[in-house]
Amino acid sequence: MRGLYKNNFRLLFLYTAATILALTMSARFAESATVYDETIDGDLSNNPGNPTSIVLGLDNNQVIGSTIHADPDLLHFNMPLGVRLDSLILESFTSDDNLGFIGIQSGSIWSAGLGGTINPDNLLGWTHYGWGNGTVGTDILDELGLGAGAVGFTPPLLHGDYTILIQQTGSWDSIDYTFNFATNVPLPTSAWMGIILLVSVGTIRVIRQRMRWLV
Ligand SMILES: [Ca+2]
Ligand SMILES: [Ca+2]
Repeated sequence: MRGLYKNNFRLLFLYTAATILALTMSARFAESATVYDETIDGDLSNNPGNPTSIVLGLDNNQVIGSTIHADPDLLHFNMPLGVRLDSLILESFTSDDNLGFIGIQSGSIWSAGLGGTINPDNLLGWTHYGWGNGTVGTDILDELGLGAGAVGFTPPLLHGDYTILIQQTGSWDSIDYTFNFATNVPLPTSAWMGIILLVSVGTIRVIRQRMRWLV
């Protein structure tokens, strides 16, 4: 009888562990990582032909910087196969001005112009950000995809190279910003089906063993 208890306990432990592992794999990590901070790493590139490349990890990736007239901040990142960019959150915005500009383009260079001469035809999307339009603390990736005249997209962003321009052209007030690039690796449906099957079979086995013990 003690052996039966042991077996039940072992089965319960294994199936609980499998469930926790599955949930852990799909869950976002709680902590943020700063992948670029201009106060430590230097100014993000002003050169459209050579944006600063950043490497995004899983989950939260903070980019902290400051932009002002004549200081465009250009950055490039690659989304590996199977990883997606779920959101772009404007975590902080400090400026006497109310809005800045952000645009996104496919590829590893910026070819849409700078300042007030940007050609939206070359962009995946663009938008304004700041306290002037209530976007501080919000995800602006969907707004980016709706920029007038641009190609447009619907989040998430999938595998590929992307270049982003963050700039301030409306005034000489600087903008201190923190953007959070939130990535995710979704489990394929087949994996979820396998996990559900595993847990179901395990539960049935435990119940059967318990019933045998009762009779
Ligand atoms: Ca800068
Ligand atoms: Ca810059």
